[in-house]
Amino acid sequence: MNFQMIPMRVLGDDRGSLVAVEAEKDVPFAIARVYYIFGTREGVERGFHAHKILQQLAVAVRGSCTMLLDDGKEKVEIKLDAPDKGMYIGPGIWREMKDFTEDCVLLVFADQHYDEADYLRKYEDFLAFLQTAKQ
Ligand code: T46
Repeated sequence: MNFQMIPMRVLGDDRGSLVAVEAEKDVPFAIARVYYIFGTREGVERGFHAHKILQQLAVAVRGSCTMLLDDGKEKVEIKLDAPDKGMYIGPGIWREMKDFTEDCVLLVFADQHYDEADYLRKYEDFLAFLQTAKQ
């Protein structure tokens, strides 16, 4: 499946910790956009889409949430629960996010500007996209 857990290098000393994220070094792409998701209410699920070309790296810098990834053949569920646990998600992966803790801040680096046309928001469109991509 086109995803990978990427450990973020923690620079720490007796004052605390720091993670630096440099494009094309700590994330495997040039960063075009950064956004963060926070204040997600209890029980809320997000995502339910895939991207045609977008690459992203997500890190729960505070709190935790669970990411379900699906490539049309298999599904994996991974808990993002530490600021040094990066999740790279390539194109063509359906994602669902759930179990957000109240304090969760999910930071996401992306290689493209926001483009609604890149979203596959219906599962059947996602499966059709995978078929077309295979040909
Ligand atoms: C993803 C997961 C992990 C913008 O205007 N600009 C942006 O850069 C983003 C990310 C969103 N938006 C708008 C689009 C919607 O009206 O913000 C609203 C909420 O976005 P969405 O419903 O897509 O949020 P999530 O949490 O379901 O998905 C987001 C990202 O959109 C998506 O790319 O992979 O987080």
